[in-house]
Amino acid sequence: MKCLAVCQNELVMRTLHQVLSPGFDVEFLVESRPLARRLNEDGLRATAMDCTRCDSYLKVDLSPSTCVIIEDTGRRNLKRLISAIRDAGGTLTYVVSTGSTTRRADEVKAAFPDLSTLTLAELVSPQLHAELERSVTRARVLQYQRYFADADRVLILLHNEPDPDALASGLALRNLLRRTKTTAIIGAVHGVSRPENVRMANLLDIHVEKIDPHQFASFDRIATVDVQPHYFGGHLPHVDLVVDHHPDQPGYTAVFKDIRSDYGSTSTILTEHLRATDMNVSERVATAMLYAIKSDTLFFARHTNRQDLDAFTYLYPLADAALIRKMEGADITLERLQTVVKGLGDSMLRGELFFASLGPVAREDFITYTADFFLQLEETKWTFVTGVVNDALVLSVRNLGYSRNAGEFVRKYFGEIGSAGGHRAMAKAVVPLEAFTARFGARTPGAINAAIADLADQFMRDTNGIKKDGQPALATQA
Ligand SMILES: [Mn+2]
Repeated sequence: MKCLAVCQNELVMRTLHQVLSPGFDVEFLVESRPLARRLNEDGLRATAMDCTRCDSYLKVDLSPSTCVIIEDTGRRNLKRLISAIRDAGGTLTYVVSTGSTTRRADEVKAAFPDLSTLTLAELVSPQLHAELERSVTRARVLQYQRYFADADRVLILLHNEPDPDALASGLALRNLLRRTKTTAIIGAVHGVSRPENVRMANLLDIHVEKIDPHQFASFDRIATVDVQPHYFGGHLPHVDLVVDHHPDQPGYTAVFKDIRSDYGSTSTILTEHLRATDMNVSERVATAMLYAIKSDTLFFARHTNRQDLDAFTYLYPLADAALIRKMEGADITLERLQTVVKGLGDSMLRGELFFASLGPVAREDFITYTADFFLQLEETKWTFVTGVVNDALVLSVRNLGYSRNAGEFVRKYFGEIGSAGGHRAMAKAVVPLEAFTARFGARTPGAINAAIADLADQFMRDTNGIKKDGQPALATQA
């Protein structure tokens, strides 16, 4: 493709030449004859001419399909120059400004609305920022790698119900520490139990060891990923490394910390660690992390930033897409379907709010699954699903994410009598059934449903208007 570049600054020209050749056939149009000669001698194509005259452009064969780049040198003849190009039939016109303000660009844009304007700064900025941030990350990673290097027993600790992000983060950190499953244990207090997480762990051969909090002291170094140490109560007042994307929590000390609460997943942070240190990313690690980002951001439907998309783009060609499809599966098991049917029995729909009470269930994930399932109902924007696991009432709240805060709801009513936390769109409360009954006078599924519905009504009334995301707690992973 032919490209004419009307420039006067040699640095700009040499840069454009490097960037555009050989894909574009670039000819530089300059005002100074000596400059044109010098560029020609260096193998750049340059023509000296009066750049404000229409006939000059006719001589260099400007056509409507020629791309014309104009360097804004700050001189007053810019509009005259653009008019000359337009008169000669030029339509694909770009003005590149090297100045520090966009005022001039705005001015020409007002005079020539179909013109494209760019600044050199905005062209350079993303790349330069990424490089600088990467070097900061690199320094940080090198530090913790050294700190972990001589340890005998290393524990990479996940939260109690390891999800794809926790599993992938464990695997990625083990890589970053250059360790294997014999030299660094990926552990969790409860272990993996939800069917889709078990499937992921099996397919990717990620072994999660069950660790009792009393064993913490037997490790030389401990890192937590996708969770912070305060989550383990008083069992973990000090750790060596924390990598997490939940809001920074007090109540512990760490030698190294990388907490970025604006990220959609911990795997995104660890992808940056791997990239910054040029570590080899195996297909297994890439697959785990890609799946984790997809799953933690609900495929970019919630809490996603540019870095998540960047990490996704980076991992995608390295990962096994077919394996991810297999991990995702359909999520439907007979048991889950039975739970949904049971939930429908004791359910009610009040406007856009759906309530279901499952009574006793074998595992917590039946409750979250049911809450997610009913959020698909055409009429619903919120779901509130309860179930009883052992002696605890578990409430799972879901909404479409653009309304009031689900995390705020559970913290407001259940923070004092149990653990409650979560994000705007998904939250969970775990309350001893006795405490729930004592406070709200409800015990049977129907009565529990009615009590939750009353609280929801009250909450919707009290928090009139759309609220910004509150401070999610980490007491429970939603
Ligand atoms: Mn996560």
